[in-house]
Amino acid sequence: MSPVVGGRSRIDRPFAIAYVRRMTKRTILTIPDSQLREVCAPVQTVDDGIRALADDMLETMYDAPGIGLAASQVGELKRLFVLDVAPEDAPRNPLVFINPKIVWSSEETSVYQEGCLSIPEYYEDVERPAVVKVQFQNRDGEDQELEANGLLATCIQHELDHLNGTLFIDYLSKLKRDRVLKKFTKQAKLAGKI
Ligand code: GNR
Ligand code: NI
Repeated sequence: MSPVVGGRSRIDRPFAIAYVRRMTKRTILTIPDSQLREVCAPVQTVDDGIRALADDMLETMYDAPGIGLAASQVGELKRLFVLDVAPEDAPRNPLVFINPKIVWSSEETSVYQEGCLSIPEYYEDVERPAVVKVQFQNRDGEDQELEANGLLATCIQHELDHLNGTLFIDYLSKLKRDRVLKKFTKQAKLAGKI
């Protein structure tokens, strides 16, 4: 039974909305949006606002679908990203990385064909350190350290790059990069985005 105060149930209070907030799908920015080239600012406090943003980012990432999403890709210039590299037939494994920092990377490298939700339907091989150690805060604001390899290591580096305004096309030849930039700039103009 819900207690009634002044003829209204407690849950009617305006701030009760905080308890029922659903995850919201955000719009993913695409190149050449200048926000994708900004250096994101550290998250000062892991509060409910940051958790809501992380949840929205996960919803947006799963819907896309993608295996990672950085805050700058949804126009929030803050140092956090989300990831889920679990195979499609496996249970979901959502991860939230806040204020991530790579504290060690291997000499050994690996090559993955990368894609980016901000550069739709464009894929190229990128070589990166094969193993990285990353320090970050999780969704509860706890300090974590993770050693990652394989696809997880590649994704962590791809997402961390986003927080510094770097895109995977920056590792390609100038010819390839200019070609893809030109194509997306033309598209943005046709769509009236520029
Ligand atoms: O969904 C994505 N797939 C992917 C594949 C290989 C390397 C990196 C990625 S991340 C990308 C989603 C995205 O754009 N994250 O920023
Ligand atoms: Ni990306």
